[in-house]
Amino acid sequence: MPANLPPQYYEAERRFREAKTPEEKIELLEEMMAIMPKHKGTDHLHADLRRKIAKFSEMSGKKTGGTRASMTISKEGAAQLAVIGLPNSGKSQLVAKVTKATPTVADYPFTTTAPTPGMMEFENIQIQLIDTPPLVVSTSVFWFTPLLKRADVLLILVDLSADPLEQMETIISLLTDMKISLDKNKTQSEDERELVYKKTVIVGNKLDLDGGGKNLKDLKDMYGDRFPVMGISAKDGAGIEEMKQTVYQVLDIIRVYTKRPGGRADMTEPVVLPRGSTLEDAALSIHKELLARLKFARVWGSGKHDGVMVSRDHVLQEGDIIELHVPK
Ligand SMILES: Nc1nc2c(ncn2[C@@H]2O[C@H](COP(=O)(O)OP(=O)(O)O)[C@@H](O)[C@H]2O)c(=O)[nH]1
Ligand SMILES: [Mg+2]
Repeated sequence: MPANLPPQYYEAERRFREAKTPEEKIELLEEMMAIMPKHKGTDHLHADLRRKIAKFSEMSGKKTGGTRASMTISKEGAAQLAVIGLPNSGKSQLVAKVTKATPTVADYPFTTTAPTPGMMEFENIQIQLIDTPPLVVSTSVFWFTPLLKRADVLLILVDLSADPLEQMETIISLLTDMKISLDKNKTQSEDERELVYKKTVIVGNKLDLDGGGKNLKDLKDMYGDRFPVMGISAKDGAGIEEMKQTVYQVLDIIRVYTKRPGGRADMTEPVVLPRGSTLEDAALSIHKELLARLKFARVWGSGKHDGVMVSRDHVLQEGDIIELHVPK
């Protein structure tokens, strides 16, 4: 399967070759890893990059693995979301509210110094959230930018008890410094090749405090036509369900279910796929060998006749049930 690497990858690779110090090399390898798409076709490349990172870590005299590796949070569940924002916006409070993780929540800034993952339940899937230090720290630690570039979606948390537009401007400018763009069209031109596009949700927090409603309106007026914008209170839980729904929409994923011939589908364990995935993609994601052995398949759902036989390139829809037939 071709790796299909985006132009930003080759740009990072070029800078990797030109880099002088092991530290620079590691940073660029981490960037390449963040940019590359993750699927079966890139497994080898992924392993290769990890090997090189280990090699240069050794050369740089730093402990291999150890501190460096521990800042890379491996993806779990259907998708990975980085919760980002300025100090005290309530990032840790949000992660503590919707996951089982227990990051420290405090009324003084810079309480969070390391990224902390937790799993958020949404209906029958789990979405990984990562609590992060305030975005201003990004300039001083090497792992911050790669962490954000690796995430599937950025959840920008804005404090609605302070000026929301000022916060957004600061956040966008810090992200731009990190070569992260929130505008898909802005990664196309020649001099913007280094920019990595990230899907984004803007969440206004502390809606329970005075002025929260007014600030949320300002935020929606300013950014509502470019991003999903919603208000929550991470403290009392208001708006959290709507936030989860919106996050799911932004992820652009679908859930399909498998059944055995003559059996019933297990609706508690969806196969999660990017929107637009085909039957072939589904088979591949369930098991590497399944695709090669696949004889034929039937699909229920999709507004089709139930149980109709479909070809490998049939595009699946949210909620479809598939029955894969392989020879005994
Ligand atoms: N009233 C109110 N306070 C909140 C809310 N979310 C967080 N806080 C408070 O804001 C402060 C900073 O929270 P924290 O999660 O540590 O912020 P972080 O620096 O972004 O991780 C703490 O005192 C929290 O109790 C909320 O929804 N409403
Ligand atoms: Mg925190």
